[in-house]
Amino acid sequence: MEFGCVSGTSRGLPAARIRALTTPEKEVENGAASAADSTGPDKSIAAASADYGAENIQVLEGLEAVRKRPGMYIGSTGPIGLHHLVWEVVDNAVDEAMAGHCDVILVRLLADGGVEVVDDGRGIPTGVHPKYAPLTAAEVVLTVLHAGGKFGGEASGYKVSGGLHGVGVSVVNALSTRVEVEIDRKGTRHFMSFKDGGQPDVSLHEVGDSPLNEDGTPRRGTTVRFWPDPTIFKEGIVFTRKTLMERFQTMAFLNAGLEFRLADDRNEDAEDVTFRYDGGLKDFVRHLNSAKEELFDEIGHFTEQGEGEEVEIAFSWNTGFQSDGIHSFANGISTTEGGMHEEGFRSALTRTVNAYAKARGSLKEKDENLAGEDIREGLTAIISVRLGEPQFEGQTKSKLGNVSVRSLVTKATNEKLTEWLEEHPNEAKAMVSKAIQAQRGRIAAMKARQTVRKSALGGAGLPGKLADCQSKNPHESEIFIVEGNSAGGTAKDARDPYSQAILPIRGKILNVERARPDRIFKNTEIISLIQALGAGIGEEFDVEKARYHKIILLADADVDGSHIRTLLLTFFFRQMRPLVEAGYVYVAQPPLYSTVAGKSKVYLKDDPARDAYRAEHPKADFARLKGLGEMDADELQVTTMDAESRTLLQVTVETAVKADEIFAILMGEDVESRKAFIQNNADDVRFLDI
Ligand code: 0RA
Repeated sequence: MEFGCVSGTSRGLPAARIRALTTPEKEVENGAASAADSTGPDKSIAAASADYGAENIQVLEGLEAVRKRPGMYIGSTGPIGLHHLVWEVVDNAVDEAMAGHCDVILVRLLADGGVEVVDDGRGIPTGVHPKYAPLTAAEVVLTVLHAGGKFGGEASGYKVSGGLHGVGVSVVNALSTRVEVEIDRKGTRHFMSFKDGGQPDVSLHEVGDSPLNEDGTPRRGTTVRFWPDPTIFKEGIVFTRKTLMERFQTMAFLNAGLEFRLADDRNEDAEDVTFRYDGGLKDFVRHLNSAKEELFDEIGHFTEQGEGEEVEIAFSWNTGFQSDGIHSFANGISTTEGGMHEEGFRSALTRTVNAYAKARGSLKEKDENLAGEDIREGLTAIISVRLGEPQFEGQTKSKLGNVSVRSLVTKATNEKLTEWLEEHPNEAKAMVSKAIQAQRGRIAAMKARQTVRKSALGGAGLPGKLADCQSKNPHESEIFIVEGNSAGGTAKDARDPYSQAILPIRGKILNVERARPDRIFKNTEIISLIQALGAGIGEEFDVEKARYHKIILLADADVDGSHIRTLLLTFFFRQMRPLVEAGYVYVAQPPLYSTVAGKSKVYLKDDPARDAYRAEHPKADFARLKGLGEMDADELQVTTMDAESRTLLQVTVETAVKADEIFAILMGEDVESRKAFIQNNADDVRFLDI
């Protein structure tokens, strides 16, 4: 008998199972039956190992297919694919945890480039695999594609598999120069190893008693060590702590009580990190809300089982105005494009809250229903579903397509959210009244927007304060948004009227992070901004219509000036984001110092420029320019406005998400997180605090 005859005709295997256990190539190539009919009790390992020694070509062909096209199995051979190997092994341990048998998963980055994953699950079974005799189950898991923890069905305690993309540990074996597996089961330690992409090295054998746990019981569990193959991962084998930490933290949130430890032997100074959240999804919601002000302390939570699928949801509301706080996962994978689970939740949430509000009389029969976005304002929710065969769709394969999940989530939310509302009348009341305010705000905003649109599109659409440029070609037109009327006057004198427009803004504009939409659209400074730019606002914003391709913020270099810049940037970011994304937004850089050299004045833009000048002219005296108001038109032109001599700073949105966080923290309600953020990110903040 040969090692791993994975034939499609083994007796007793249902067709579906065969497909799961063999590669497509193999089904074509292997016609002959070869697995022995040894479905009795486990044969001894020694007996199995005798046959194991024989090289098996067929199993290796499966692994060879993985080596030929690694991308098909792990997505890429770059850093993302490399990290995939870790996810694959860890997911098997998470499966054990989900089956209730594993509490701690330790991941250790070894000094020589390898990775060790230790779990305290049941240990991969070491007996002969009934369908694959004489292979042991452990050998099957490590060498047969898709075998993972999936065989065994109900009997193994696996209802659903978290297996990431279901490819299994054998793929890790195929893409590694070396793999070592240590299994502690029933008091005995077993060991086997592979080399060169899955070739058997040392076959599975007993090495002695398992070490004892602190409580004196023998250790149980699996240790997998692997060394990725540098000829496959040509970009290098560097695991990134941050990537690993982020994923383990998410997995710890999604699996209440399961502890993840990350150790890094590559660097002596690196400290171990541990993630464990006994509150699971509730802790996740609390974590996401930590920079926000909560509407109430409670965090709602419910679960529901369907046929071969389950859903768990946690939710709460904060006092903010964002309505994009739903995060969803399928089998532990972030579904950033949403899908059926999110659809089910959204529609059931809208239905349930409206029914509740009507039943309580908060909404009268004649009142318009609350819209989904009204209810979702300030909502933070995590939806986690587990299912046997997730269908990932969409551009980035991060949208869940299984229709059955929608009905499960809808049913769960309809029933259990209703119960939760009944049982939490105070929280429900606060949430409903927030949603009703949001509804009023939304309707008022719609009307205000219509007014703005009318006046912005009508002939007399430009604001009175705007000194427009002559050119109507956006490519060559610039607009300076200038703080204060007097600076506005100077700027008007200093400009090139052909291509430069000036819009003076009075005092501080509204903080849009904290204001409801309807107030935003009533603010006169904001209306003139919208009118001057001519490209609309919010969802209707059309960057193609922008009347200028340089929007230049011009404010003093002091604290007030920096506040106004941040307010304006927040506004652009929230309401005209494509403008920022297109790179049309700039910050002018008026100089900080001046000095006199002979008969002419020299301007120096910042401290380094001054220091450099001083190095060459040790006797120079410097005056600090306090504000735009101190400069005359000529000075302002030369230093700040003339395209030949000025310096502009382009505002970029490196990652929309990061910037969004920064804006929320800098401009939001929570003073403590704002302080902490500014202290921790002094360098990053400078780009906003320009
Ligand atoms: C198949 C069946 C069982 C457990 C496992 C595989 C298993 C695989 C891995 C991979 C890493 N850690 C693991 N832990 C367990 C069920 C075991 C039983 O029924 O005793």
